[in-house]
Amino acid sequence: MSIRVGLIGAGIMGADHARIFARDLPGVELRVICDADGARARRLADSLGIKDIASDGEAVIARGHVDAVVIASPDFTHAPLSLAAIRAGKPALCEKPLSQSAKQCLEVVAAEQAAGRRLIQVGFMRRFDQSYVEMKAARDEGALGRALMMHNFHRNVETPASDFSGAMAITNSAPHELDIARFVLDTDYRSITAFQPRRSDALVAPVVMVLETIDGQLVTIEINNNASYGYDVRGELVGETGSISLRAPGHSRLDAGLKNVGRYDDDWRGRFAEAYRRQNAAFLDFVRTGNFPSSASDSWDGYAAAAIAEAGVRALAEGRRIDLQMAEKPALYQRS
Ligand code: ISE
Repeated sequence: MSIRVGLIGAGIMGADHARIFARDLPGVELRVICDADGARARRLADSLGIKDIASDGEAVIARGHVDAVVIASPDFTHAPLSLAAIRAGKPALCEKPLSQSAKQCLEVVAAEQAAGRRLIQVGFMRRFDQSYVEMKAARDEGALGRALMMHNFHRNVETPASDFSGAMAITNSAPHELDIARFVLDTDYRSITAFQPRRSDALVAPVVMVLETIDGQLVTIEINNNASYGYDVRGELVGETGSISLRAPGHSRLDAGLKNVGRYDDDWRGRFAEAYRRQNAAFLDFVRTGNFPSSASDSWDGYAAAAIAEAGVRALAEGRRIDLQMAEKPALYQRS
């Protein structure tokens, strides 16, 4: 029987998830497209042949003919809608961030603890990207010797919103690196320091972070939301005896006229298309079996990313290293 999904949020990410479920994955039926902007919900629904639209996310979650939901509405709605899904006992794929507030993430963690199970899969999809999968395998198998450092570059063509700030580079874009570095290294953070160079124009300058892990490793992250030349995500894991670097999936290289020319994606949907597909397929398996996907991010991972991002915003504002104080990880989130 098909899994009946309610999609909440018909913006850039909701539309992408809708297309993945409607066109790429078997065994799923998109039952309703929900958005506060009815015209936007109707456009997306019509483009995929879906009849039903709605404007109230909590009402969609409560519907009897909805088995699971995708939360792709604005960031500030993610935690409240996740709490509603937990109350309804329904699995939810919640776009990152779970919340920009670590405290609000802990409210979701507490609700899952009270429910006695994990229901929220957080959308840190890079864990499903083939290059990062191979990077983590190399670390886990000891192929590089002891992992010492992980270097990360995350460059967007231009900021996703006009009011974007250096702090938002940390709370909106950097959570991908903050999560994937924890996952690849299987560790947590001890501290963060953040810096910004000065641009010659009024655009938001890059943010460069240096993090220490509790295992004595270093993680560097450059977030450049106004790189201009292309959407470019790079990463290198450096061990005592070797190193492994990300490779973007295959665009061609044109050799002609004494030149060779490649190309960049214009945003994350192309660069990580397969990772989103794999992440969403894993979510459907989770709904079918009740077994939380071993690679996926849960609410605790959502909290961990928010906690270090909050510390990073302080580090940038105060110009100093900020040590991270995290809550105790509940047994529900201990992984074998
Ligand atoms: C955006 O919200 C994403 O999640 C993208 O993956 C990331 O590359 C981008 O910087 C964020 O703004």
